[in-house]
Amino acid sequence: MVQQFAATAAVDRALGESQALLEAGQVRQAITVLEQAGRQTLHPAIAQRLVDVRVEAFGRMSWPDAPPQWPPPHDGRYAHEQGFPEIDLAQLDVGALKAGVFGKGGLIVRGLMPPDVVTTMRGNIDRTLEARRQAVMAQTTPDTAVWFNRSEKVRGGPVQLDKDNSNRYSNSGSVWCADSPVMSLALTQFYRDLGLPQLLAQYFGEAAVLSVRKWVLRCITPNNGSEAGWHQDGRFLGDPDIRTVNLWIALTDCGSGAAAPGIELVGENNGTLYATGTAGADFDWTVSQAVVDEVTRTHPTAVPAFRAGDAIFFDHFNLHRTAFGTDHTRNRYAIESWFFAGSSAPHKQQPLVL
Ligand SMILES: O=C(O)CCC(=O)C(=O)O
Ligand SMILES: [Fe+2]
Repeated sequence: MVQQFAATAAVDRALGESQALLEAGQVRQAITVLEQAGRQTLHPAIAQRLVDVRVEAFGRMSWPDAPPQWPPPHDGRYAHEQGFPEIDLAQLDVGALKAGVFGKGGLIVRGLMPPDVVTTMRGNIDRTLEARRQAVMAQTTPDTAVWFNRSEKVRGGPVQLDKDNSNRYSNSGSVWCADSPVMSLALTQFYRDLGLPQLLAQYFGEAAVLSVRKWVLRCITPNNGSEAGWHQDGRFLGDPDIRTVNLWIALTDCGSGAAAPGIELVGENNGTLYATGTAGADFDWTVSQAVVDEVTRTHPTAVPAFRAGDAIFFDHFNLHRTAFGTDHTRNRYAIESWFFAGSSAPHKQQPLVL
C-alpha cells in the first residue's frame, strides 16, 4: 500500500539530481537515480516523475541505425513439441525465448511472478481501477489520487477525464499502466528483479522500451457465451518494421478448466498479418472466423491453463483473442506488457524508456 508521503529531503534531492542528469543528456542515469530513490517506498512523487522522464528520455536517446537480422535465427529446440512450449522461470534465457516466439508462436513460462507479488499486483489493479472511476466522477481523494494520475507528458487515449463518459468506467476493464505511476514503478522494479531488460536486450540486439498505449492492466469479467475478436496486435501497432515481444502475465488462474476467462492463441509465427474486416469479422481490426478456420487447419489454437503468476511471451504476429467461456464465475486479472526494440518503436504508441 502507498501511504501519504510528505516531501522529504531525500526525495527532493533525487528529483533534482535526476533533472540535472536528464539535462546533461545522461538519460539512463536520470532514470536509475529515480528508480533507486523510489524503490523501497514507491514514493508517488518519484513514481510520477519517472513516467515523465521515461517519455522524455525516449526522444533524447540515440538508437542503433542498422537493425540486426530479423526475425533472428533460433535453434528450433521446440520443433517436435505439440502446442506452446512450456518452461520454468529458471530455464528462461534468450535461446528459449527466440525458439518459443519464432519457432512456435509463443513461450509459456511457469511461475514467472511469485505468489506474493501476484497478490500485490492484483490489489494494485483494483486500486487503480477504483481510482480511475473516482477521478472520472471528480471524486478523487488524496488516498486514491496516487493510484490514478495521468502524467502531463502522456497524450490522449481511451481514458478521457470527461464527466459525460463516467458511465464507461467501472472497477473492471483495462487501464494504461502509465496512468498509474506507482504501479508503473512497482512493475518496472519487478522486471529488473527478473533480469528482463538484459534478456530483452539480447533478444532485440538493443535496448527494449515499453509504451504508454501497449502497457495495460486488465481485470476482465466473465462474459459467458460471448466471443471476443480475433486479432494480431501488429495490425494496429502502426509500423511494419517493428520488433516486439509481449509479456502477458496471468494474475488469476484462468484458461482451460478454470473459472475465469483465459486467452486463446494460434500456435504459429510465420510473419503474416492476416486480412481483417472481411466478411464475418465484427470490426475492421478483427480477423474473421473464416480466416481463423483456414489458419487453424494446420496450426490449432490453444487456451492454455495458466496458474496465477504464469506468463506467455508472443509477438505482434500472434493471432489471439480473449477466451470467454460458458460457465466462468471469476474475474481474470492480467498484465500485458508490449516491449519494442528502441530503434523501431512506434512513436504513436508513445514509447517509454525502461
Ligand atoms: O488479456 C486478454 O484477454 C487479451 C490480451 C491481448 O490481446 C494482448 O495481450 O495482446
Ligand atoms: Fe492482443
